[in-house]
Amino acid sequence: MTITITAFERSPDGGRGLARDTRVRWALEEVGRPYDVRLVSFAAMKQPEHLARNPFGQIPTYEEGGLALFETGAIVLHIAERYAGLFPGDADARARAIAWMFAAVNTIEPPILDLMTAKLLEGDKPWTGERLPLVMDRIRDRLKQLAARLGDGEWLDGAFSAGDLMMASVLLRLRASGILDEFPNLAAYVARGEARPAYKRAFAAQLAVNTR
Ligand code: GTB
Repeated sequence: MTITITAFERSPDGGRGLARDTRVRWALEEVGRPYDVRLVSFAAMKQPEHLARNPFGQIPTYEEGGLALFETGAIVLHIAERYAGLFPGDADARARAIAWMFAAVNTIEPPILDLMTAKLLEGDKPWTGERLPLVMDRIRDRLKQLAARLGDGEWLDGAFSAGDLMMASVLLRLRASGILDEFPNLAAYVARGEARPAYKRAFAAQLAVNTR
């Protein structure tokens, strides 16, 4: 069955791989599934045709036969469940991988999104100078905990899984802030993710769109 995802016609990041279609591309590359991409403009994302795919008018979305999905976490979970390569065979290990996926989007990503909001959307507000250090410290608190759990492990729970794919994708967004470098084991963990051939193919594919 053909898989079609949506992505920005032109990502505001110019192809740095920070838009969330990169996570879905990475998952599809890990499981070896080809996919088509429907590129959408910001205007098209708010039109009924795209709102039927994602009620919030966002990318990425995922279509496969009669199935239409939105929310990156749900999409990556679906890919990992349907195709081999992203979940361990053992049921308990699989449950733990799912826990790491939720931790990525529900525990680690929110303060990171706060930082993006504080810098990009509210950077000109009078309170920004006071708010930024607070937001950055909240990220540090979480990264301290995550770094302690990862220790000198290669991945979060045994072999690479969809949990690592989501966690590394979330952490990648911190690179420009410099905070990631304060946690050398997390920086190395993200670098291991980026070194995976599947990630490299996903990154190259989104870059090609944004440098046309
Ligand atoms: N919870 C949803 C999910 O996980 O799928 C969130 C989806 C989402 O935020 N999509 C963003 C979007 O469509 C693109 S990824 N935004 C357009 C809109 O809401 O109108 C977020 C993103 C955008 C840009 C950059 N960047 O330029 O660096 C990074 C990340």
